[in-house]
Amino acid sequence: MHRFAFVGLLILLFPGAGLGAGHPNDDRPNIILINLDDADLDLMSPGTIASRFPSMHRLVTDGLYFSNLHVTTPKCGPSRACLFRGQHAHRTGIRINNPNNAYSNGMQGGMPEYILRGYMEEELSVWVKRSGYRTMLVGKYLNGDFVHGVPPGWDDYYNSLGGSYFDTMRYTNRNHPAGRFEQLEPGVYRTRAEAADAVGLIQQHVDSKDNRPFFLYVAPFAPHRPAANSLGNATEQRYSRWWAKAVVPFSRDRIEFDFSDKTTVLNHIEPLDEIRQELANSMYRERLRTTRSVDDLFGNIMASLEANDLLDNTYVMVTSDNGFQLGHQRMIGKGNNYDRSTRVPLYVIGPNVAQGEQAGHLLAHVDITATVLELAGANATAPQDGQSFAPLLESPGSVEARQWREPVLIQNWESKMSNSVSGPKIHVVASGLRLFDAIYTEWADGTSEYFDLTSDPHQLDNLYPQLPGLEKEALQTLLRQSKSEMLPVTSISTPLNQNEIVSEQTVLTGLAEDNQGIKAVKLTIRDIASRQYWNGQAWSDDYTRVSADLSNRGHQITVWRYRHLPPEENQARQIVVWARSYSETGEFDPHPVKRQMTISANRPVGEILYPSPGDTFSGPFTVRGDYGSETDVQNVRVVLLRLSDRMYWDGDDWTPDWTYVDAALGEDHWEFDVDVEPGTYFLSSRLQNPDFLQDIPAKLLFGITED
Ligand SMILES: [Ca+2]
Ligand SMILES: [Ca+2]
Ligand SMILES: [Ca+2]
Repeated sequence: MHRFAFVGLLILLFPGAGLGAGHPNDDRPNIILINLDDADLDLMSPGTIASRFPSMHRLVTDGLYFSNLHVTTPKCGPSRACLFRGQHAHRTGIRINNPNNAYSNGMQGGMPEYILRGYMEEELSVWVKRSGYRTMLVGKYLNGDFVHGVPPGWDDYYNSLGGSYFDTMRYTNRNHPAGRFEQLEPGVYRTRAEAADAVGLIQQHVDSKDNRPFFLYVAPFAPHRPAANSLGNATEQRYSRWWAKAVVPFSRDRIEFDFSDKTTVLNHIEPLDEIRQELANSMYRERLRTTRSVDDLFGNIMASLEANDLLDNTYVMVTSDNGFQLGHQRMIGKGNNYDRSTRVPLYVIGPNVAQGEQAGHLLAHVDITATVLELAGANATAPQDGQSFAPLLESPGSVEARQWREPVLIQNWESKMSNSVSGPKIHVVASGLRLFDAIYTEWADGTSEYFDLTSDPHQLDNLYPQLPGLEKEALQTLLRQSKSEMLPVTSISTPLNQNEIVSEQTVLTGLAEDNQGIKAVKLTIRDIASRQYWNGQAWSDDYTRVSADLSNRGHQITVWRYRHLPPEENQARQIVVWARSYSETGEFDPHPVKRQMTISANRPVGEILYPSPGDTFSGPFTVRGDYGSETDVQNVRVVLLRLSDRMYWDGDDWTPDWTYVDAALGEDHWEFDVDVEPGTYFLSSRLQNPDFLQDIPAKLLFGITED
């Protein structure tokens, strides 16, 4: 409530004018940065581009391809915040996509946090605009984009909102300086509209005889999956049937037989079964098709530059906010320290840029920020974690690839599902280094991994346990040195929400982080009614603190745990918990995190009984579930989604609009009937008791085969 009011105030205070410095006859180069969403290296490799993407082929023949560039936090929102600020996510504080989400482990992120920290007034767009550039944004800005206003850095702001490829809502100052909402006409494809806007802005700039050079940031949604509640398909009509038989290319990291050497966080994940393989293949086809539309966008922009004689003085860079796994390391998605998740393509084409060359220099996504600043002759007002690679553009061979830069710091705080629609929640929180030809990761659960990419490019053999002690120490030291100074940060991951009901057996958990390593996490637990403190054994009138267990003590990121109460009388108790962490050097978190919760033995728990995980069968059937421990259920809402065409079951029929079924309630179970055809389906059920307490939704992926 307060936060939203504060955000509103900030928007009113945006300085609308006065940033442009103005250079008469400015001959600095134009810069176009195209940042895709979730495009991995396979999808955008020179080989794939040559066979699938005719316009982008020019990037391969006429441009420079950097094959070893890594995103420092491989998630959409944090990665974009890092890019706009030129900083690592532990420095921006935008660690996760959305704080109101069980996967975020209580960490901060999202656009509200970005605004509250004042970043809209001090980011890449502002810095280049201040130096005299015209700045234009087309497409996605940040995650959690609820802001209704035009950020001060962008002269032209054409922001596409949300996760739909059709009926996309946008916020733009196209016709109104303060901005207006607009929705794409039915049937108009998002990427096609963004291409028209990008080209329109270039043309408008030329026609207006504006003396300023321009910085155009284009962020298509492709090849990201549509959001769960989005409307319509992902692909543009003209490409909807292309590559119908394409499958994820063969790769050793998709068929790793022995997974036991992986971190304990992951080593229980099963290999992909047939259904998940088919899910990965259908996603692969969708990713090719949505990127084919980006290929047209790129082609249109290049044609516009050519027609306006701007090619000689314009840099065009094409990259992505994170990589993607399609069954690699048994995961579907992103957000971990493996190569598939962090490595993204980067192509640069422009004046004096080496043509048709490849460069394997180790680079970080935040290096792009430093490079744009150098090319523009602009200055950042915030410390930069990146390093400009502009000196490599003309002659990448002038510096030996291995000698180019320090290791890249890779961090991730958000948990994920093992595949992108269901599967076990996995705690992929880690801090690590991408070296030129190795990956070193310290997982928050206390395990470490080291992969030698020269002998093991697919990260099949974790060499960490065999490393000599001195080498282990050297890696730990290198990781500490790679991270800028910070005060300890603490979060409470479980329970997620203020006032959430937790059961007596619930273990309180959270994360603690510091650049020098975490030594201790201490909790204050207070009963609201009696005002007593928990001392580890009993409730006491004396102020006291208890220590949490750390799974990775002494390292940069650790999980902390506290089993807070022994079973006692069967009654609800309201408590407040404060958590504070202490670094190895004695620093502590200046703002201990606080969470209020109710302890009760009566938290509802439901489950799906039929179908079962991995089931494959044919014909109509009854979906059935259990109330588990709950006897008093008010309703059970079930979402059934057909993944092939993104249709939802409304109880009678399939519809493209997000909907749910209210299941029929029996004595101890719930059920509903469904007409099905062959395909892959996703099911999610949630029950609510008369106190409006809900369970954690049960989720299931299953397949229907031909009769
Ligand atoms: Ca992304
Ligand atoms: Ca292995
Ligand atoms: Ca510190």
